[in-house]
Amino acid sequence: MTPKQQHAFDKSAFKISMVQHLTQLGHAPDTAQLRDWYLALGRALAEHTTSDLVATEHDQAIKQAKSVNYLSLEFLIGRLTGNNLISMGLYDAIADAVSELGLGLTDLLEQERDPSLGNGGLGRLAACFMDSLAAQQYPAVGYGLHYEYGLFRQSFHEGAQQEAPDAWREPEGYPWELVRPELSQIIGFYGHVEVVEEAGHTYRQWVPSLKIQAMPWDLPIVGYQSNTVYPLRLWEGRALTPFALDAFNAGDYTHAQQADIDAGNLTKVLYPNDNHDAGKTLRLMQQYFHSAASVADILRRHLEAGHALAALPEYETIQLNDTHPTIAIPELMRVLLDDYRLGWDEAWSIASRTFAYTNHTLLPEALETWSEALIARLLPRHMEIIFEINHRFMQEVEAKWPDDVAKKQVLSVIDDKGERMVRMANLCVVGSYAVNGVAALHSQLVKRDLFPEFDALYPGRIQNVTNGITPRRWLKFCNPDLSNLISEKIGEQWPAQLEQLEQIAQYADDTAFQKIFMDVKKRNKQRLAGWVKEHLDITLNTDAIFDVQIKRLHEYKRQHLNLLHVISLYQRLLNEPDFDMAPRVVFFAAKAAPGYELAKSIIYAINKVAETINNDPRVGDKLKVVFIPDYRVSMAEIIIPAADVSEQISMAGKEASGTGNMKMALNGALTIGTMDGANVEIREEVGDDNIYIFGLDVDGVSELRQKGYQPEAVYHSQPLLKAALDSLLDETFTPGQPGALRPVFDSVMGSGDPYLCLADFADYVRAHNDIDRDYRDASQWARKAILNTALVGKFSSDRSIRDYVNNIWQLEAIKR
Ligand code: 8GP
Repeated sequence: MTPKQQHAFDKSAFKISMVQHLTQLGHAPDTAQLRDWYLALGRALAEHTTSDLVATEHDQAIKQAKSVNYLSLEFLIGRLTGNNLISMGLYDAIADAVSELGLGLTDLLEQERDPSLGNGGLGRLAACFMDSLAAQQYPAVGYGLHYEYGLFRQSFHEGAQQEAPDAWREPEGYPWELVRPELSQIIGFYGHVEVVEEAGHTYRQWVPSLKIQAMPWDLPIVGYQSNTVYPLRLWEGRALTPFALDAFNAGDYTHAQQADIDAGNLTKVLYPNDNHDAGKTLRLMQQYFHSAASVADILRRHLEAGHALAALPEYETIQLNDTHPTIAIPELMRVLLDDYRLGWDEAWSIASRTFAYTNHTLLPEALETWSEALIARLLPRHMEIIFEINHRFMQEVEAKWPDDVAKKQVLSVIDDKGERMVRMANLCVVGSYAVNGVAALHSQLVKRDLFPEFDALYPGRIQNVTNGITPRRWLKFCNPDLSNLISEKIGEQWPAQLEQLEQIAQYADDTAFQKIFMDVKKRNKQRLAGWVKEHLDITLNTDAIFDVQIKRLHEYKRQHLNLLHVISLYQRLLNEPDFDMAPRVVFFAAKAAPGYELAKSIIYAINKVAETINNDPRVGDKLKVVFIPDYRVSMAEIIIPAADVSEQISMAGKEASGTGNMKMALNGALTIGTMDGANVEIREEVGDDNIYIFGLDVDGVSELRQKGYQPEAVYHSQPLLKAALDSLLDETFTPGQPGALRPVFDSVMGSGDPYLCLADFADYVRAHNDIDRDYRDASQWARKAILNTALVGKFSSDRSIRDYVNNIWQLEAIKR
């Protein structure tokens, strides 16, 4: 706690405030339930953050400085209460205050439902970035959508994934959010474009036929020890047409509510796809709604601060988190051209110096395209503007590469090979002053494979900013014992200056320190084992290697490669009398997009294999497999501190960065991984001895592809692998249902397996054998674990944000 905050906190006043909030919620202290108290706590705390939010908003220095506007369809923020207490420096003081009310703070925090307003990596990154912007006081506003339902809740029925809606605010509302009706906007859709004449000029004017109100809800992003609170502004769709009372009174209930139903649908639910573009009209409507409301709010702030329109790029920068908010580019152009009546060149100069774009994936199925016909119908004026942008851009291409049709075809914003489609990534690159990938390797591949022509046309525009994670949530909050240990050794500055962890390296060989460090790990493993016992009724050996793969379920992430290794361990335990291994618990946690059948088959297979192994008395506690349902931020906070081994096993070239890899290394887990994404940089930091790299690298992958990949040959040449695969076809794991796991077998055996699962199997097993050997040497393992924690300071999202600030955004920190 900073001295100032210590001074400001008045315990008895806070307790009174909590009781008042409890009363307002309709409860009495002696009968209130834990959840009621949690709501009262949240509301009492939110009073403070709201006043800091408003004060930050009115800060003249911030209004006169440049801000970043982070536009993202996803912010996977996770629970706010515990994290905000850490940032406010009030964690211990509040724990003390609530204990005087007879309550435990951790029990209260457990009552909060995660706001799961994102799918995975990209959404969680946005949340870490907001935290780091506020901590370092770089002026920022996050813009997202206020989904009524977040990412679905996952459960398993006989091993198969079930999905249920995630009503994260129900029924009482979320204590941290503040509705801002005075800042609402009106957003149009459909309609037509008219030509208007004024003072001898003709202008184009869009006349939408549907209008929906965008109502903003602000969540406070509390800067760590900084008294700065920035808004995460989430737009909700509301009907504009007033409730049709006449129709209601006449008995036409459905019609009376029709407008509400339409508008409410817009932000009803988060699309549950990760690294995949579903191409649904409602999704494009969400994107435009989000972009248009955010652009309008940015312009409102800019003009209210007294700045000239032409100075927009000097005061506001708009970061597009992937292509989902791309339509903000033509939207800003539309407003400048049609509402403010600027000429094209002036408008384009403003827009193209305001936007910057981050690419998060190379997977072709994730690269968004929208049908020209759909855009023309939903947003007719925007389609005209996109044509004009492209027309002028094609002239630029012609000037650079005269008569080169092929260049024009790849670079064009319009793909006219089949149904005419708008390529959102191309529009982003054309309309942005900077484009970045999210890890060194990924950015290199963006330049080399995805956008080589753009890189030639605009040298320097494509850059790298390696991702990062916030050390506040991902170490200080989720791993208090390790945090205290670190603070005892190196002081309390590290959560704001993560490079300082390097000083821990000097204790890596200190046996006393090794013991304390591993005791912390052990307690974290016990905590996780306790959770598993309580919720899944599986008893775990906490001396075992906790081997963890937690992330969205996707073929490219290769959970099925991990599964094949698990099966091979099981078979060796049963069949090889001399086989010995350190006990292991293999953890999985992953949601599959509801429409992604193969991903669901992989989940089913893992659950079936787990059931068999866990109930086989011959295995004892040598091997257990645990699939933790409903993976979410608050679950990650329990799993990550307990991990010994972090599985980052995507096929090289497919995982743009990964951030789970950073979280686990920071908490003292050793990575087993391919030369992919940020694994490459983690290896550079921790050194070859403290990471287990295996498999084909990017060049190896292309060579194998060129030679011709033949999984059948691999299958026949490796008995261990063959046996593991064959067991998917018989009844070993699905008694009475032979073939139930065939989809998984088929996916890796076909020569079309794009993720070359079998090609990496042998080396993966080799790397796991190395892990098994090293884990048995407790002191060596402790050394490696300590060095992982000590040497990953680079992966703080504070550093990522400074890279954006210095190389792209050019912001000044405004200290409050
Ligand atoms: C993810 C990447 O897969 C991951 O490697 C990276 O660490 C993360 O972004 C943050 O940069 N990509 C996505 O989450 C993604 O493309 N999601 C979109 C469709 C929702």
